[in-house]
Amino acid sequence: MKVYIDGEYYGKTGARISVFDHGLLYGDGVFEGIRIYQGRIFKLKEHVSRLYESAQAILLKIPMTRAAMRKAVEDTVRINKQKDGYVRLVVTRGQGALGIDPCSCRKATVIIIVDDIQLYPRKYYEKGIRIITSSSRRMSSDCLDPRIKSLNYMNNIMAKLEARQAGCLEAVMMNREGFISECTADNIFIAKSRRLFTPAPCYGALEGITRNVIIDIAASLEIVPEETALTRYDLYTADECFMTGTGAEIVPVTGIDGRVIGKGRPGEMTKRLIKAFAEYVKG
Ligand code: PXG
Repeated sequence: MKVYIDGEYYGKTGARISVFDHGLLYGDGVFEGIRIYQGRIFKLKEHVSRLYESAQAILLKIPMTRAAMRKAVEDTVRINKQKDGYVRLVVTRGQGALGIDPCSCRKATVIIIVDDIQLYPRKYYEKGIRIITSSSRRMSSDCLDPRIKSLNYMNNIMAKLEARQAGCLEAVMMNREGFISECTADNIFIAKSRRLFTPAPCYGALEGITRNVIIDIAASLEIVPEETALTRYDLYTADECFMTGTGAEIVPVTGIDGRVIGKGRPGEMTKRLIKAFAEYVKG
């Protein structure tokens, strides 16, 4: 494995950053997770754009152009000879003094890791997964805008732990008003009466790249997706439910908080979208 750090490549054990890096000390930084399918990097441009927009929002200057960043990702994937896998792109505020002031950080640290990924066991893609709703809320936009893909994932991690303690692998998070936001690292969709719904970003969802692809694919299948406000009631009474994300792709959800969703197995619209998505990533 070759890990890119600030323009150099290091082996897995040699890939280290300073304990004075503010990414570690304060979670001060941004990241992306990107998929590689058959040696091709999926939606690289979109991921790099989202990275730079997250950085812009936190006043973090990335010390290279977007084009140079895309090339660095492509080079790292090529050097690792990775055909199918995952890229973790991280930009931290960089090394600085103790104390939160980012002004002590001279230059951002850029890290690119290429590896395998498997977020959920295979059986859940066929049978569906049972999840819970979490008491840990998604951050509201007046605190830390959830559209920023920052290194601050503590409340998502708390939600993940809550899921684990309930014997599940994933949790749905709500915003402080009780509207559904998303899962801990995935977006969420429901189907009801042949219509498709997902929370609008203003309810606390990250604008997932996979989510946006699903919205596009749905339209091509003559399903009109609606970005709207959803509550737990909508989840409990949905005909179908599924999660989307770079690592997870599309996972059918068949149970939420002990309620059986739809017929308790992956629904027709979900299956159509899974099939169309598999074709899309090949194309
Ligand atoms: N919501 C959140 C909070 C995320 O972190 C998504 C939705 C899905 O977005 P994309 O653009 O991937 O469709 C994410 C993505 C991981 C991991 O290591 C996390 C993400 C992606 C891939 C892997 O758990 N976050």
